[in-house]
Amino acid sequence: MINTHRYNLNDQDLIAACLEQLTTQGVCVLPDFLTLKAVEILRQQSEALAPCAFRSASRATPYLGPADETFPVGHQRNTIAQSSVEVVAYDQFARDDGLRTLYEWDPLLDCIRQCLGLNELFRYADPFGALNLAIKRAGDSLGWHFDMTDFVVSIAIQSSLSGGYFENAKKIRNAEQPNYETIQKVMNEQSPESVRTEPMTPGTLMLFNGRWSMHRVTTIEGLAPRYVALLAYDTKPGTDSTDTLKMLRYGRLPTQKMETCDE
Ligand SMILES: O=C(O)CCC(=O)C(=O)O
Repeated sequence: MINTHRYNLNDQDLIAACLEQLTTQGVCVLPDFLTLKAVEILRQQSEALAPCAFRSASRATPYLGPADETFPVGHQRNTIAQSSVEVVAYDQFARDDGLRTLYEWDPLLDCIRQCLGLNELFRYADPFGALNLAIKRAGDSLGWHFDMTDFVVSIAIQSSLSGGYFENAKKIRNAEQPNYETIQKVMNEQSPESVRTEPMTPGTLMLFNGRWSMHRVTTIEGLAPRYVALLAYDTKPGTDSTDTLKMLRYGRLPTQKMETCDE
């Protein structure tokens, strides 16, 4: 599945370049990471899985919490953005599914670990959240936000006809500087120079640190859904998400029987 003409997962120069990009830019984009053939197979498998996805909508500030009215109106801690998405959970992928095979393949885990500059990396222990197919359809978007984790690994499978751009205000804050002023400008579309669109063309693998970079996915337009795979890892073994998060994102808990996907 991997485009080995362009990417050798054992190439220490590639790994060093990824680590450097992540450290300096907070993001590392590897275009054409997958072969065209693999992308087409993953696209067809995603299309078949899509009817099983759970749709959710949320309203949150960029800090992923409710509005904090102790801040003035218009302040980003008191500004809500809408997001909506359909998600296929890890336990809904067939054993021989392409994305699942890729996610469970140790050499990819090891390459990602090295690109992140880590001694240890574990697949996420959440039976739903370890691997997700995120499907966004016309009208869906993901509002400006920071992630609560240090990194996310995504693979673009299908772009929407228009919209669905991954916009990134890279390294807009850090642990010392909340940088509210620029964040507010970005949210009000007043700081285009702070924002860039990451080129998530199908087959691209992206390593991203969303804790310090505010990002969003713009509204999807057109009939083609946007498919992105989200591969989750953690630096500690056995890390799981909460029941509340599972209910919000997947509409069920591991003890509940999965709806069958019969289309
Ligand atoms: O759909 C994407 O491309 C990215 C999703 C994302 O940023 C997130 O879930 O935090």
